[in-house]
Amino acid sequence: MKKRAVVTGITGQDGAYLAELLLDKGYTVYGTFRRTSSVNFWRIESLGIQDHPELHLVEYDLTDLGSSLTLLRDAEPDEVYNLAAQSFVGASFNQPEATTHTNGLGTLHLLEAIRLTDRKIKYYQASTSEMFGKVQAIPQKEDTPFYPRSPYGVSKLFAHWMTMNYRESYGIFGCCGILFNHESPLRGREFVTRKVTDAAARIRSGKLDVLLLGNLDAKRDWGYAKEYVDGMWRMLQAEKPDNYVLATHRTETVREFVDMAFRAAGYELRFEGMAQGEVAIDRKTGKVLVKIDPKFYRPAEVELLIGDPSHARKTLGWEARTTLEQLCAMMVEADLQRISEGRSF
Ligand code: NDP
Ligand code: GDR
Repeated sequence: MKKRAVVTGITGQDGAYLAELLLDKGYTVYGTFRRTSSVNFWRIESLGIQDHPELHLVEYDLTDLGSSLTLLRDAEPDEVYNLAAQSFVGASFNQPEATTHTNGLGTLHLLEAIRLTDRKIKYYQASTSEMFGKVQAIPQKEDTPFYPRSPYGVSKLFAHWMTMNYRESYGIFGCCGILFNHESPLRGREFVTRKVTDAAARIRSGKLDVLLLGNLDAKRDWGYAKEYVDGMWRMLQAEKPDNYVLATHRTETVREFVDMAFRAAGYELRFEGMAQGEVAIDRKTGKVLVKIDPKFYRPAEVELLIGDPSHARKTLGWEARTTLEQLCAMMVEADLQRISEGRSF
């Protein structure tokens, strides 16, 4: 019998990669998308899976309980991967309630749907390193105390504890993947890595003069998304449900990533000035290519993230393999290629 999986948020970065992985493994996949005024299937199209016979695209909204009940009744899944979310931390400060509704109550809807329809369904919850926020230990692991710093982080912490509560109360096989930042050429362009690689490629192609950024001092543990979705799948194949950190155990500043990306696009940058007056200058021409715009600063910042993935390595045999240099070069190359072909996606 083919295994059946629901992937919420198939139009997002992780949803697209996970659907590809599950289809490759022979699953039947029910991938959910939201009704919007314009379709948003560019990621599954770029992976070439949109017409796969075992992929069913289902209209769905996390904020609607009935929608979750219908989804599980119709798909009868063995596994549910809840990847759908308002996932942009910056936007969560402007839309705290909508973010909480989707990420917090939306998760509860799915858990309730599992409790009410079939408690044997295995459930993956997309938890996040943002829950560590103002970090209480370095590096961060599964039992590091949480201290979220954004409405996004708080909403995800609610979902994290709800998943654990349903595991303990009803015996539901619920796993929380505490994933650190993971990126790829399919990353949304509002997130800093893709914003930088897209801009470096556009500057190289003469389509942009200067890139505006916020806090360059923030440090992140960045890995490759394709490897992280494999970790999600491994969690649901384990003997017991548990929480796992997926990370690379390396941290770099946003400034370092900017430097790396522009190098991959053929520039050598010199950083000058301090704080919000800092600029990055092309050493060859003396042109300013990067400036700070205070509007990209957040009301509260997560300064430093670095994860300890040893539990996932020991229990799941999972390890991040792609280096940040390789990931960054892959993203810049994909953006240069896309621009040279005149494609927007
Ligand atoms: P994306 O922002 O790329 O994708 C989010 C998906 O959720 C999209 O398909 C989006 O649909 C969908 N969605 C948003 N709101 C709703 C809603 N109300 N109902 C149904 N679907 C909705 O995120 P990623 O793929 O990067 O991340 C996947 C998950 O992992 C998210 O939960 C994120 O918070 C979490 N996470 C991500 C990390 C990362 O570094 N990428 C790290 C840790 C956790 P639409 O296309 O219509 O907007
Ligand atoms: P993050 O990712 O908030 O870590 O959340 P993002 O790429 O948005 O920010 C990373 C860091 O870069 C700083 N920064 C900027 N960020 C953006 N987006 N735009 C800018 O111009 C800019 N300048 C500096 C930010 O302040 C921040 O410190 C991501 C999301 O995928 C979440 O869903 C996920 O849970 C976490 O990663 C782990």
